[in-house]
Amino acid sequence: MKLKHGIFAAAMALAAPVAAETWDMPTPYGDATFHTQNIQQFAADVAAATDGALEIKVHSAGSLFPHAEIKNAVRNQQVPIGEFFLSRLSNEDPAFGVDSLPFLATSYEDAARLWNAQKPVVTALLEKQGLMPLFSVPWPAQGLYTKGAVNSVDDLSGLRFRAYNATLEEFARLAGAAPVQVEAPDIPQAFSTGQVEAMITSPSTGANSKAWDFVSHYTPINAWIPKNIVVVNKRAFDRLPSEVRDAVLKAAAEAEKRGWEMSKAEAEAKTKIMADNGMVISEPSPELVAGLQEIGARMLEGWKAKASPEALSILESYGAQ
Ligand code: PCA
Repeated sequence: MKLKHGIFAAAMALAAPVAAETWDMPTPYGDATFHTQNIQQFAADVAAATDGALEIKVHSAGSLFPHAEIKNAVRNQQVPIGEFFLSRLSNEDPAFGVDSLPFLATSYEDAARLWNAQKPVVTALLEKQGLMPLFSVPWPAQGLYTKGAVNSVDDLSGLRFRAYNATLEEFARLAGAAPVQVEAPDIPQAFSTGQVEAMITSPSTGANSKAWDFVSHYTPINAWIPKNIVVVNKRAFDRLPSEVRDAVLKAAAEAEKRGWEMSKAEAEAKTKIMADNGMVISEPSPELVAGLQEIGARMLEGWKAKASPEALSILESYGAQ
């Protein structure tokens, strides 16, 4: 019996590919989010390219770790890989938050240039934590969701305002609103319970949250183009066989490219879904734009005052200084 088992095991070892590994990958965003669909494709590409030697299992909607813990979970090797909203780390270093500064980069072209300038600085900061960025993909430009028409910043005064990071909290406060931190999957409930009554986010998150159920107006202020980032624990990465590492890097480069294209397509498609569901979509008034730009200018000054020389170099290479 024992011998039979031994022969069977040996035969299995010959037939089986190199020890397969499974990586759990947390993301804060739900399955209907294009970012999540993009990382699912990334995982499928890695599995196919490595013949199943590396299986990446995506855990969506904050089901494995809450958003605020994902970065440290990867850092502490609780998971080898994860996705999160890059500018959430702006409290650690302003360099992480440059893509969430209002009106600094408002087109995909500028956002790509800003990422080129930001990438080396962010990479060096993450490296100190044993992390390596694999790819970063933007959300569509951020717009304003309200229960009525907004003609000037004054109309935002006193509103309970949903926020997703410290930069947006600051923005809301400067507009006279009261920020409340709410994760994307919790948006519908936060509105239905009256916890919040307005927000700034992309048409992707607006449409995925069925914004028409709780607000009537969408104003595409296109104020900034923030990004998600996928990071890997460097030690976990270095432990992989070299051909698997190469496959991960190749799939990551493709995911970044594909993700930017998906984001561009989303902006229009999801705005249309909101219009089809009866939301009033109108361009911001010159008065509103002027007021928001003034807030943006103040935030940029505040950001510069806190920024390290390396962070400031981002603005320089971007050409904004
Ligand atoms: N959606 C995410 C981040 C930015 C966006 O467009 C959110 O609202 O949380």
